[in-house]
Order: sequence, then C-alpha cells, then structure tokens
Amino acid sequence: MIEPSSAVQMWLWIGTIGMALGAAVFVLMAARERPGHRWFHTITFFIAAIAAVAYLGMSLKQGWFPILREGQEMYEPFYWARYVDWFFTTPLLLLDLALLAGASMEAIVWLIGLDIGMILTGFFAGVTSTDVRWIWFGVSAFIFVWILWVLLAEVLKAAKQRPPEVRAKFQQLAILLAVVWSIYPILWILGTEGLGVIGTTPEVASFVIIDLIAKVGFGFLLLSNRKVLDAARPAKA
Ligand code: RET
Repeated sequence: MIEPSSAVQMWLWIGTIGMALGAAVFVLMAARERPGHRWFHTITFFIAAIAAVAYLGMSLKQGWFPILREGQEMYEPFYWARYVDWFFTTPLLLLDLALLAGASMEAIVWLIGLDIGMILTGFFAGVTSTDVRWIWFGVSAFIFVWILWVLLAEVLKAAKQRPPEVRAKFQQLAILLAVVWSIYPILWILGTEGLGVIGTTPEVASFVIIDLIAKVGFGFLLLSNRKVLDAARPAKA
C-alpha cells in the first residue's frame, strides 16, 4: 500500500491553509458591504471555502486511491477529491466573470454546462488506467477550448457594453483565467495522470500553487475595486 509522502502532505496543508485564509478574508470583506452589494464576495467566498474543504480532506490523507496506469511502473495516488473541488468551483469562477461582464443568461448556461462537461470527462480520463484515458483527455481538452471561445467571443462582447472600469477588470481577469487554466491540462499531461514525466510531489506542489492563483489570487483581483463591483452589480442582487 502506498502512502502520501511528507512533502506531499506539507503541500496539501499549504493548500488547505491558503484556501481557508482566502475564504476568511473574503467573508470579512463581505461583512463590510451592505446587503445587495455582496454578490461577488459571496460567490468568491464559496470558491475558496469549497477548495479549503477539498484540501483539508486530502491533507487528512482522504480523497484518493492508488492506481496502476498503463505505461507506468508504479502505483500512484489518484486524487479524486480534486475533481470534486473543480466540479463545484470552476462553474462559480466562470459565473463571477460572466456576471462581471453582464453576460446573457444563455451565455451563462453555456459556460456552466460546458464546464461541467470538461470536469466530468477530465475525471473519466484521470480514473481510467488504460490508454483509453487519452480519448477522455481529448474530449475534455476540446470542451476547454470551446469554453475559452465562448468567453473570449460571446462574453467579451457583453463586457464591451459595460463602463470602462468594468470592461478593463473583465479583460484582466479573463486573461488571467485563460492563462492559468491552460496550465492544468499541461500539468495533467506531465503528471502521474498523464505521461508520468514529473512525480507526485512536484505535481501536487504545482497544483497547489496554480489553484491558489486561480481562486484566491483571482478573488482578490475581483474584489479589490469597489467601484467596479458597484458598477457591475446585477439588477436584483
Ligand atoms: C483536465 C484534464 C483533461 C483536460 C483538461 C483539464 C482541465 C482542467 C481545468 C481545471 C481548472 C481548475 C481550476 C481550479 C481552481 O482552482 C481536467 C486537467 C482541459 C481547466 C481553475
């Protein structure tokens, strides 16, 4: 039976503490706002809180099982808890961006539906021990490109109708999202779920770092400018 190493455990605890601190700060920022002005704070809080729970489970050595993949020599841990986290948090991140842009309900449903498809098929890829996993990887990657296209075509069009400061914030966050999210499939290919070029420790460490940027870093950038949030507030917040 394999056991996560102490280096892996240390990184997972960094993830837990980082996400929990992020969630705590976001909820404190929400408490300083008037009711009806906390839409983005609320969504962003749940993103960090859900990740904190997933990381806590992994830190407690839960949320994984050993798997021997075709083409690899050793059993490696498969952290399914990661996909549970992503299943809930990636739609919320897209919702934050779509609300900021003032996107149509139709565009929001597209984004969230596609995102759920990307994470589910990505999970199928991760959980499959044979080379069939590469077919699922391809399906998931295809949906990912589709999401970027909806964001950068449809949602950007909506953002262009917004006041200049909201549009600028949308562009900043959309670029951050496109760049940081693109690292996930690359890391997946290099890591134990793909080719196994990098080991479990650097893989877990890299995921912790990009998860913190994608959730807590993104959240801070979004919530840091009250003028932007007020200008972007949905009619019935
Ligand atoms: C997988 C593997 C299959 C192909 C693709 C993937 C993309 C994952 C993404 C995850 C984003 C996660 C975020 C988490 C927040 O902290 C499933 C790795 C395309 C884009 C933003």
